[in-house]
Amino acid sequence: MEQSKGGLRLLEWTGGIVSQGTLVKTARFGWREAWRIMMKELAPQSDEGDFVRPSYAYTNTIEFDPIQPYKYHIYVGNACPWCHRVLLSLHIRNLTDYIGYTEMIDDPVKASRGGWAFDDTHRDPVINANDLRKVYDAFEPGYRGRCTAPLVVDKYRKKLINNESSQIIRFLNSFDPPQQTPSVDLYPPSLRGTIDELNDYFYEKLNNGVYRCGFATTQQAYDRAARDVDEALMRLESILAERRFIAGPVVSETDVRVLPTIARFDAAYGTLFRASNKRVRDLPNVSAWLCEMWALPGVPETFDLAAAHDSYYRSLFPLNPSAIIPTSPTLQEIGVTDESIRAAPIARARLGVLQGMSMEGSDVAPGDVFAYKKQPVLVEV
Ligand SMILES: N[C@@H](CCC(=O)N[C@@H](CS)C(=O)NCC(=O)O)C(=O)O
Repeated sequence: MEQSKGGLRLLEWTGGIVSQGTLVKTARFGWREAWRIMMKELAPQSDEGDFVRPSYAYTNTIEFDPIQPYKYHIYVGNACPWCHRVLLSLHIRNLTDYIGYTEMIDDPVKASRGGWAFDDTHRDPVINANDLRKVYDAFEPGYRGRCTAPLVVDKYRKKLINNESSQIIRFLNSFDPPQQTPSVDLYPPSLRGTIDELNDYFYEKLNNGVYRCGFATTQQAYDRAARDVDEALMRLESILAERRFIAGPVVSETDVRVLPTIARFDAAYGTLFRASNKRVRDLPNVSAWLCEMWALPGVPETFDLAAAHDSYYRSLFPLNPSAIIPTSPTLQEIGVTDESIRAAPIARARLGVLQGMSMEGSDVAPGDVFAYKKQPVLVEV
């Protein structure tokens, strides 16, 4: 009989004195304890094994300053959904001429704390740091918290401004360089109540829900999180059967916050994080909305799916210790094809702003997908 190669052949070595059951239990215990320690480092945990997202927030205001119109710089990473929201806001609101950003690489070996680093093709244009920790340290000497992205800095005053994506995108919505008229409003007055309610709901159950699945260390914690993700996907699917965009007939902050999670879902959260047995590509209204979002100018440039997929599987070592990276689904395979990008806006137009419908407090033309900030009426005297 052919002998299998490799392995320690412990059963043979112990000559039957130690039973297979004892060996299996010991190996499982040792591996699980090592895994738990790594998970706690990667993702802080409650006593019940739920992921508890830390908050180390710089929360300064970001506003247009006519004296220093180009003072802000933003550090982002492609895999990070919180960074993706910021990039979407920058591109949709056309602010990239005023606010520069730098993409970092995701390399926990190169980085001295956290995972974000720079290399020859991703250089830090502000202080030429080699990782994000150096930026935090240079602008806030003695900083001891997690070095998270996105991070907005004031490159002239060398100051950390804001590292909380929900605040950054709200501030970016009121960043209005004078040349930018008419300016897209992602937080239009008549939708604010709905946007706030849906933002809280989708943050808890979906945006952070997928992380609560992936970083859970007990079955009960995972079950709680997976139920939330499922419920949120179903609510999203039914909302999008009735509305063109998540909070109403035009694109809003809620779309910008939900898109990054949906775009990564089939490639990483559903698989690596085991967030749901549902797939976005099987939800017809969510898929059509995703294609419609992809049709907006500037949106496709904000995300590289294959790179994000590889980054999740490569960097989150405790979730994938073998380092084997499965084949990434392509955008086309998750349903974002040229044809569906062309067809979605036409098919969904009936759910949008129709002739004669008005949104109080905003300028919005019939058929338009954006609300614009109301322009002051110039009265000639
Ligand atoms: N406060 C954050 C969370 C950002 C966050 O957790 N970013 C992750 C990347 S997806 C990060 O930089 N983690 C590095 C670390 O925790 O060391 C936000 O802006 O929404």
